[in-house]
Amino acid sequence: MYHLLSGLYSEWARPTTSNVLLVGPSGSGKTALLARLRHRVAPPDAAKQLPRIGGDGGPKVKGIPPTVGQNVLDFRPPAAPSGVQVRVWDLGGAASLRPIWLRYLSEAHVLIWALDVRLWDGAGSRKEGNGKEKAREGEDSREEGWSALAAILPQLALDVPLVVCASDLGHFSVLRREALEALEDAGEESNTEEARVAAIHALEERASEAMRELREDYTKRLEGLGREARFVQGWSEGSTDELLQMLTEHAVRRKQQ
Ligand SMILES: Nc1nc2c(ncn2[C@@H]2O[C@H](COP(=O)(O)OP(=O)(O)O)[C@@H](O)[C@H]2O)c(=O)[nH]1
Ligand SMILES: [Mg+2]
Repeated sequence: MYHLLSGLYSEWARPTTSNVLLVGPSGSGKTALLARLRHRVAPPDAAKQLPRIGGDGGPKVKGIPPTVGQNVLDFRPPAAPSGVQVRVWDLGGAASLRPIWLRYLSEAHVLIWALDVRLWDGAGSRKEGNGKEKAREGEDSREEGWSALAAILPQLALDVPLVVCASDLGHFSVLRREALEALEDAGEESNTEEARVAAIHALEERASEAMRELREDYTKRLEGLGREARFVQGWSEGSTDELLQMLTEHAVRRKQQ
């Protein structure tokens, strides 16, 4: 009996790893997202040593070199019982590297698709005359990004949750700084508390609108393939925790199955 129980116990205690595949076009913020997750799950001492930007306590995300090969983050979610492990794979997103994604898909338990929300920021100067968005040099357009996802979805089991994580790559915080600087330059009469609040509010509205458009666009496209997704606004406060919670809940469910 002891042997039977201890055998069952060791089976139960065996770590179950949830493989999270983090993919998306180059420059869509995957490695920055991984850095934020790493910062969140690192032990307090290690977290102290991570470089930071500003006073927000987040990891430094500027100047990340393009990923060649892969970055891997292994962790036990802080809120999960022992035996629950998560492994996040951040694979390089350059078109030449994408065939490698296919090899990982059959082992993936969660797919995070990263994309650049600036492509949905219609209030910017991104629209071409024909209404099509214009990608920055070397980056995928909306259509190219979608094609890359549509190409891999058939290889992904239907019960694998899809999370679409939109990054802004610092875009909205740059706009916010510029708007406040413009008010400063305009002189004391214009630079009132009310004007500053209004400027910030307008930018928040614009960011929400971009997120709404992206969500509608992707929801419709995914419906066509019989899929659905959860959406994360990657630059909002708490988004790293939101993502971590999703990954934790999923990993715990897998362990219980
Ligand atoms: N300012 C700022 N830059 C960012 C942010 N996230 C990513 N970036 C920059 O945008 C570029 C692309 O991000 P990266 O994570 O390397 O994208 P990946 O190719 O999908 O891994 C890098 O130069 C990052 O440093 C952000 O939140 N703020
Ligand atoms: Mg990268």
